[in-house]
Amino acid sequence: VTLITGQGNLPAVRVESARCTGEVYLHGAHVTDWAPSGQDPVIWLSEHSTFVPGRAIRGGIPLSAPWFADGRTGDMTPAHGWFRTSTWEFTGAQDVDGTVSLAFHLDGADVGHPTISADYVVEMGEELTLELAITTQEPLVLENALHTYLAVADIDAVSVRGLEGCHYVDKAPGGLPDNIQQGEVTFAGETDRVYTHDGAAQVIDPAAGRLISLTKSGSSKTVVWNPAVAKSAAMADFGDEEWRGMMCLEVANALDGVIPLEAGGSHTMRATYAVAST
Ligand code: TA6
Repeated sequence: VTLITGQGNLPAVRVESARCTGEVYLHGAHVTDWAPSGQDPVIWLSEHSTFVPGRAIRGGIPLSAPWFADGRTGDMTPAHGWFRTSTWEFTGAQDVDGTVSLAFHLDGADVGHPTISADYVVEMGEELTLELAITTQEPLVLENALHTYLAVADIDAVSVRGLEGCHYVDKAPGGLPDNIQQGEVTFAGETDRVYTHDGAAQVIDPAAGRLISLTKSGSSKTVVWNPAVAKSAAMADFGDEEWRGMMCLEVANALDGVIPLEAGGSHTMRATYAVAST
């Protein structure tokens, strides 16, 4: 584990171990790379991402909190909250037989939000486990998400299992507020769905000959997103063809699944991603 000067001269923690390689920027405590030994990178990062204070890195694993997207009022800024654009403190690392745990802390007081703080542990090895604990000194209706971008070989051939029968909100243009997932999720154009789902899911990527599995706790929503052509073109930090090699499988609490916290309350959300060759 080494502290490096990454893109945009931003500090980052670099992991090179017997079991994996990876990287986390202190900017947003943003995971930008994770590859188990012998595997191609699992986490997708845009080649067009900026690395500047105040701007979220495009790709990786943005932390969306203390609200999701544009929040409960529909106009909350910055989009996806201020966790991902804040500089976190790197508080320590442990390497246990090649599985590396990195700890990060955010004191909201440092960014004008003194009543909220957070602790985030990123455990990288043959699997990737993320644990985000958020504490508030005042009552807070919390939304949060581990907004994970996954690398896929060809989105047109990808399917997602585990969401069958789940209700979902379709946020794509013209989408309906209440749908039930029939069969596997496949991608035919812009896909932006918030599923009510507290279980496991699997991304089947035949063109890569691999499966990426998700297990989670402390989250009632799973978000599936691929911007496709038009939305990609509208994002300056997203290459016009990059959408073919990525998708988001996000672990969230949002919409009708918010977390009401009392003063002194806290919430912990946990997700594990693993890869298997098929
Ligand atoms: O999680 C899906 C989503 O809410 C999409 O609607 C899209 O806005 C995406 O997040 C990325 O948001 P960002 O603010 O990072 O461009």
